[in-house]
Amino acid sequence: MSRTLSVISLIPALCLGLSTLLLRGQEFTPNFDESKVPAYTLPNPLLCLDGTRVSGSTQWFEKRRPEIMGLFQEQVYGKSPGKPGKATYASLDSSLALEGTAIRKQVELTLQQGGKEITIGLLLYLPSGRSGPVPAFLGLNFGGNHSICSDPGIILNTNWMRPNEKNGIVNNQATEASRGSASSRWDIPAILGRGYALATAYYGDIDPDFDDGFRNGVHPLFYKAGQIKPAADEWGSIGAWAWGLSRILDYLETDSQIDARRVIVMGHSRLGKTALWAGAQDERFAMVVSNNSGCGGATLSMRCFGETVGAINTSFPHWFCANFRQYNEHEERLPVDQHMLLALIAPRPVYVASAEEDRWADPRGEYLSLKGAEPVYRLLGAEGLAGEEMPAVDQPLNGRLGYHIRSGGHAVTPYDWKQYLAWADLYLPKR
Ligand code: GTR
Repeated sequence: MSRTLSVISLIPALCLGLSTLLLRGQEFTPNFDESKVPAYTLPNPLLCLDGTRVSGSTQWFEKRRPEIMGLFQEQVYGKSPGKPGKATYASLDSSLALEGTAIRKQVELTLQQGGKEITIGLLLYLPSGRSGPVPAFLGLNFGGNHSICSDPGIILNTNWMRPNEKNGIVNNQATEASRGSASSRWDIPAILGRGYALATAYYGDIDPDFDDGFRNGVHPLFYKAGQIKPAADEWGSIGAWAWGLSRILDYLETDSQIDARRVIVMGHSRLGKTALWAGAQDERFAMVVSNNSGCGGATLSMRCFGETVGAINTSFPHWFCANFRQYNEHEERLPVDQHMLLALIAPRPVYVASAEEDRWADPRGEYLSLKGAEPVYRLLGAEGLAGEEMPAVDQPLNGRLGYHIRSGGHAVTPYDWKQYLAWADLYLPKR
């Protein structure tokens, strides 16, 4: 496998239809040709490092699952700390919103550790007129809570944001023009209409999405004396965002209007990678949804189709732990592949969604990853995929392991939400 790599921002160029990119003088040609996928052998999720074959659920939960978890922690995302020393929750708002269809709540979560703190602004929409706690979808957002809906009551986020003038981000700051800029990704009427709450927070409240050597965000709260960045096997930004999702779940457990045993963690793209890692580590999440998560998310790294380990580690050096870089252009040496990340979620339901035009995320690899996790679900007595083959475009497989490939590109659409809601209705544990 010899592939040369280059740096930064491959996506815009790929959107323009360029297939070879010249960046910083080096060439990276992503492979989009199925016939050029290298031969690979996926590690067997049911074969322990000492050669023992897993034959029952006790062996899975006591031996093999911790082994796989350890490998993802040391080699891929890095190890994350536990709960912070102190967490306090301040209610900033609880009002009727969205023409009376919702109760909007805004809560500030302050997390303190080692004499430092971060605050996460949580937005909740609950279906109005319900008695008793409701299940919820929880997902981080890219542009601040105010970007998910044009509701003027949502607090405008003042933290650093990635540049995006089209979405009203000027000088790395959100402006009023960014209200509702991501509303097409959050089908709030459909979610509330089916009796679910939506909980969301800005991922940059946990760790700003740029490579500053881990000086900002949550990482420094946990540094030991003299430490200035995470060790090679400690958390990167995906680990931090996933940790933040668990801290939000800590809060949801205290909110009597939410049924915290029925929280579905979901995310798109880099935040889909994050949702999977959060769901794998934190068994309190009842279900997990990965929307177009691609490389380092649901898709198989060893296929080297579209975005590769080397490409992602070069463009986003802060997302994974430093140890992951040893697999740049050497995916075949990985001791785990991403089907084992999905297997860590078993037997809880997981849904992976691809988009036909999102070849960068390797839709086939995302499907094959679910296939590769299926033996673990079966071992645990759970159903797997609702079909033997990768389905055609817009033909969802609504099984405990759910999958669809939607027509169109890299996005979250009402079509995607329609499938997630139908699937959640079927597989969410009953109260
Ligand atoms: C891309 C990256 C993908 C995906 C995407 C996103 O630039 O290559 O892995 O995460 O960003 O998060 O939008």
